[in-house]
Amino acid sequence: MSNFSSSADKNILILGLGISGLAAGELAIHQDAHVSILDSGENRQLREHASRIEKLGAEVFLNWSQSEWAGPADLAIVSPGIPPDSDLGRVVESLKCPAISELEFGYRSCCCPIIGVTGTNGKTTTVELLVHCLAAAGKKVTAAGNIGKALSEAARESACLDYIVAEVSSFQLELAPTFTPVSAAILNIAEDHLDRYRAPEDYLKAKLNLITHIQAPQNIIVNYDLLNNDAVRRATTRVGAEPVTFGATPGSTGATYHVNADGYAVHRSNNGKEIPLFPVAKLGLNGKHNLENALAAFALVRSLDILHTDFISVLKSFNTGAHRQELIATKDGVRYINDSKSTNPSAIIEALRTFGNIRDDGSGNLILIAGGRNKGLDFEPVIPEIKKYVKEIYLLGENQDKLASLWSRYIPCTKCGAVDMIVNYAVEKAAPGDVVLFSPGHASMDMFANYEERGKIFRQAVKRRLGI
Ligand code: UMA
Repeated sequence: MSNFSSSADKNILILGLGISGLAAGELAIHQDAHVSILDSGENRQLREHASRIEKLGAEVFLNWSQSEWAGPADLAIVSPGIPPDSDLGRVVESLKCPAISELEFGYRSCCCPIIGVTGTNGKTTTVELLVHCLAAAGKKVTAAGNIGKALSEAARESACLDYIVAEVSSFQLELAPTFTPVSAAILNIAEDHLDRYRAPEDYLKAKLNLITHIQAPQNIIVNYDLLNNDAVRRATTRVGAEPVTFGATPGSTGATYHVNADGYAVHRSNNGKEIPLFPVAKLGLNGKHNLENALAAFALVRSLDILHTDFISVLKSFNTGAHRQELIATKDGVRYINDSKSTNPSAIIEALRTFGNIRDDGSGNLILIAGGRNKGLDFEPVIPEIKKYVKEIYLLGENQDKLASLWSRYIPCTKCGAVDMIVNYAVEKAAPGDVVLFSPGHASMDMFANYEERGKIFRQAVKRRLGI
């Protein structure tokens, strides 16, 4: 919730007319602002957005290529996908008025508290899990932010909600000077988006903006392992008080929420006593990363003083959604997994650890399909897991040559042009007990509209090939 005055009669300039720009424009017009929108692209979706918002009174300029805006502007709202060193980024720099992110603009109009979730991986699952838990506790709640529904859209329904759970990306936090969630979690930080940030430290700095304005340490939830990082420790500690921590690794037993030697998730209370919460084996979630997501969701729920009597049954009724380590078929003893949401090396590593097995003869059980557009990331850290668990690799997309030269020293790699072709090869190679794992670890935009389309195409190709 925030206390900002409305945008009535202000001249608002919006940069980008995707999901964020359209929602921000609609919210601003709803508040009686004069809205102008610039976008450097032009395609069918943009023309549809333009016609929708022009009908409400906005001025739209598609195909914008100038680095300045000569019209009036009291406030600029920047879409998250616009980097500072782009044409539109330079327009922002040339303006004399304040510039904020779409997230900040949506926040300023929210009438209910926002719970924030950030991290490199697992954001969407944790947000969905949290929404599921809060709804089970009788709260009116919606998910927004990077998950696909702009916060500016959710803000318009916020008067009827108890909470908005916002998935927050580093891009959205870049121009968010007052954004203050009631509670927030930082799930994990790994290398990502180095095509936008000069160094990993800049990416981390943007992520830490999520908790800058939260005063109470009990409302800051952070992965225990991240406290080894000085910048995280400084940003999350409040006048000597530690934040709430969670962790599922063997080294995380010092965390507020952790897993004990008996396989129980436990809560360490202020006096150091361990209170058992639930047996981890009963959760039915795949992998350490999902256990950490569940602990973070649990910690967030507790930070709001909402008590669940039966967290396990709530968790058990939760399904991680499509494209996230999603089992799409099992045939002849082979499982086919769609993990199209994997867009960085650490997501591939999580998936390999979740599904990998080492056979008695020392060989791995995974056929990995990876590749796409690189975001300036290093794929060498994946090698130890590939050596352990992978028997065959199929590559697609722009970065396939580089991946092949890096990985084929250890495991056979085949470069392919289309998903259908890869699926044919994989089905032929797979033996009972194997897992065909589609975990691209790259951005999808070189071949697909987004990761959802990429996952759908993989799913269809598998079903077609298996005749199911
Ligand atoms: N554009 C320009 N100039 C540029 C860059 C973009 O004009 O230099 C225009 C494009 O032509 C396009 C528009 O900006 O018309 C797109 O804006 P955008 O890239 O900010 O995308 P939106 O459609 O507004 O979607 C954004 C998030 N996208 C990004 O951050 C890249 C969506 O996250 C989010 O769901 C949505 O807002 C609602 O909040 C997607 C994403 O890929 C899932 N996020 C990244 C990730 O998860 O890795 C951070």
